[in-house]
Amino acid sequence: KKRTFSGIQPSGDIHLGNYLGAIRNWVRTQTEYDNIYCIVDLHAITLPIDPQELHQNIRRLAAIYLACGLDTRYCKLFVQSHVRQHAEASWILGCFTPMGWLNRMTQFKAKAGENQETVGAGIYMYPVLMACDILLYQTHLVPVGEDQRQHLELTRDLAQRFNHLYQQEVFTIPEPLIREVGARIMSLTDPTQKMSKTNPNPNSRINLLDDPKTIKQKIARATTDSLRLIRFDPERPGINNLLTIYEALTERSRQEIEAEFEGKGYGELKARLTEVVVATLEPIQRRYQEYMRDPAELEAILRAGADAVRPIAEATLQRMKDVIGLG
Ligand code: AQP
Repeated sequence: KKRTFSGIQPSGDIHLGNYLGAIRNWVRTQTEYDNIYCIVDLHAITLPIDPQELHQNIRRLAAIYLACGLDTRYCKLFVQSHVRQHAEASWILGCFTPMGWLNRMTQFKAKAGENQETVGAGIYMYPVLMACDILLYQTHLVPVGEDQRQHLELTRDLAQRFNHLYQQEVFTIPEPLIREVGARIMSLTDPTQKMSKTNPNPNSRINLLDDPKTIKQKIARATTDSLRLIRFDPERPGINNLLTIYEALTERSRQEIEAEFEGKGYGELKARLTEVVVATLEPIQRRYQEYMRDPAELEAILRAGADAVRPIAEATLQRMKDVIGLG
């Protein structure tokens, strides 16, 4: 079986973009592949985060993975910092990463913004750590949202460069697995930006744990336009985003959806979308509450996951060290 690897940062509330761009796709293909899914806590400390919050977010994210349908029969679930090989490999691979390549990463530029003098160096090294996450497991496929495409390209380039330098197949070259529908869900308040956990405006995203009333309010306030025509049209990012979410959740064709809303107003679209979002999240939230009631079980699952993947990571790290002449 081909191996998949992916992860989410426990840096805030998990939202519909994370679900549609990542978790839902992991669940759907879990029986086809040999899967490793990670809670990337070392990535979450690249920007300031309250220790209590980080600690709680890790447990919550584990419960969300399971509540969304990841099954430990098919997936190994673990916390990145429980497998020390990630940090060690990251130092080594960082020494082989041209700074020019990192300078081109758009996420770093967006996140560091004006603060390039004061922001922690971790945000700069973020793509190297991500490359190690993937490469340590000899991953074939990386199911992610569109925003991670550039980091995946860098991962491939780094792996090829390292293999070439030492004339050995130390790393498997991974491929991105980016689905067409749901790969890029936009912010509800500024639909030219992607929906993100760290956006300071809570109305910009629908969290998987939002209650129906909150979901209704957020969708009601979502930015639209004054054209009053319900069509998929990238030139009209607000309506396009609401329709894209509707498309991803109902799994109906664009033609059918446009026909459904022919002659109808934005109020109708927002009401239907609210129903569909609430209906999707209700069973996830119910299962989430069940998992959160049993922290010992969550811990056991994460410990078993880390124990299962550690030898794979160690084997790759050892190969890296051997070819370089370390150890
Ligand atoms: N808006 C999105 N649409 C589709 N997929 C998305 N992903 C994230 N946002 C969207 C996918 O979710 C996975 C985890 O990514 P992440 O932990 O980086 O999540 P985030 O919400 O993007 O987190 P942050 O902290 O706000 O960081 P930024 O905004 O800088 O990325 C990935 O597979 C990602 O593609």
